[in-house]
Amino acid sequence: MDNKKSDIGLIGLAVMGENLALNMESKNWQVSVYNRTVIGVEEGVVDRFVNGRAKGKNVQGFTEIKDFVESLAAPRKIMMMVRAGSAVDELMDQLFPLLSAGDILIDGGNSNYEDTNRRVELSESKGFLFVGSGVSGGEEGALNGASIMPGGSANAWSQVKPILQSIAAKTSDGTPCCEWVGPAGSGHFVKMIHNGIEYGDMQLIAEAYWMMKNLLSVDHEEIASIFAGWNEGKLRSYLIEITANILKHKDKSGDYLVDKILDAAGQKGTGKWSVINAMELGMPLGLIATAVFERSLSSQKALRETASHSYKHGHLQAVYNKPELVKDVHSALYASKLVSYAQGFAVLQKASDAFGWNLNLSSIARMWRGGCIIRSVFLNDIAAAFEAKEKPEHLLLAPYFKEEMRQLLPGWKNLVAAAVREELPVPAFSSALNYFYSLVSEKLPANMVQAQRDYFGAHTFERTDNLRGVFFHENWTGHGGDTKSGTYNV
Ligand code: NBP
Repeated sequence: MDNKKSDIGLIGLAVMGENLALNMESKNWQVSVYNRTVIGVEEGVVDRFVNGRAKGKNVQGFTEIKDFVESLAAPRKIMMMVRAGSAVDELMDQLFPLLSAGDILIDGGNSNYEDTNRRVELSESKGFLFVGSGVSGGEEGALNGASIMPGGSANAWSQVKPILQSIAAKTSDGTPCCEWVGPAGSGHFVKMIHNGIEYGDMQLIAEAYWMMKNLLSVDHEEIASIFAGWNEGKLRSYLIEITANILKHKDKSGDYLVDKILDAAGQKGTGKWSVINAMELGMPLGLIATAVFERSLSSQKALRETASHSYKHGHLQAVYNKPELVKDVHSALYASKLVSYAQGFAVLQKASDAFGWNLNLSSIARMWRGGCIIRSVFLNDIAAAFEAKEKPEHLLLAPYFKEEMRQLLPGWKNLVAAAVREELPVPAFSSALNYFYSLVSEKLPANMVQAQRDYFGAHTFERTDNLRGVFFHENWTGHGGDTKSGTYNV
């Protein structure tokens, strides 16, 4: 290796950092790497990497952050792949005194977008540039091509674009799954919603599997082949593909491993953040919320065991007609997935309007077509819907999806009805169906909610026989006063 300055520096040699560094090197970038030295580890993390997976490659390792920074060509580009939260701030505090004006920090971890808003401002106030970039695709994506969602200091884009696009996944037409998202923390916001959608997709697939397992006389191989079949059609996606593989996978004793995995799901926070932020924006994101809550309920395993003994429940009709049920499950899965994406993109649009980000929803849909966990063919249809001359007010109002929903609705209804009848939980399928019914209802019982709010708290209401924006208060009991509460919404 020569002593020329490196094109990019990478901090944090855990699973993501190591693989991203190797990916960059394989695209002919010279890479410097740094990891804080961990006391107690015999061979330092940096040495282990440089003498192991990176041996003989164009990668320089550093155990002193100052040497690492000095090894980089100007303007320096430093990608941080460390645990989200205070670790990023601590690192920035160490880096700032070592940087020169115009240097670029890239945070590729799963940082909270509000932290990124703050870090962009702070970095720019010191004369540096900051890019908050979502990176999706896990270990495999990091090594072979991830979906990368950068946002922040716009002036940084032309400088980091060649590197980030080179390590991004490419779609079949060669388009890199990496485009500039927008200002401030928008890249991390988009990644957060991506992860929320991932929670939803996984819950929906789990419910599809559960219905077939419980209501059909089929073994794992057969359910796997049903998923594999779906993977050839409109549901073609990474998560459907791996579900088929998981179902067929046997452990050393020859048993299907999935049957031995405890039904208590974990979570690391991005699903929860999606829901919290949707609530902050006043937007419905019920399917992802249901998926997050269902993971929480699943983890209350002991309570569920006790409750299952207290309430006897079971299936009425042992076995359903296979082709019919499979078709209905497919309809429920596809339609619910559409609802979930419609909700997710509506939250992105709302955030874009609220924060002045000017997000390009079709570009985001295209970025998610490869490399990331939710990659699927139907993101092409979503991108096309947002690219249409007449932008749909809501994804489910795009002409193509309107027709799809019309065709899927009967099977979706059948499936949810069968689940209710058979006392099987399908919280995400039914949440999606109820959202759909509410969405397409010109009238909802919210008039009653408004009446109750006004009755007990003088919160006021609008009237159907007056203009929107004009608020009334009724003296419901005859002994209340005329004083109204404020009519703000939070
Ligand atoms: P982890 O999230 O487990 O982070 C470990 C890395 O952070 C190590 O290099 C560690 O150094 C470093 N670190 C910590 Br912890 N505190 C530090 C500090 N105060 N200063 C400097 N370095 C510090 O690793 P990961 O799973 O590779 O993920 C990296 C980032 O990418 C995270 O934000 C994660 O959420 C995100 N992400 C992960 C995946 C995935 O599939 N794993 C996918 C997409 C995004 P040490 O060795 O000295 O402890």
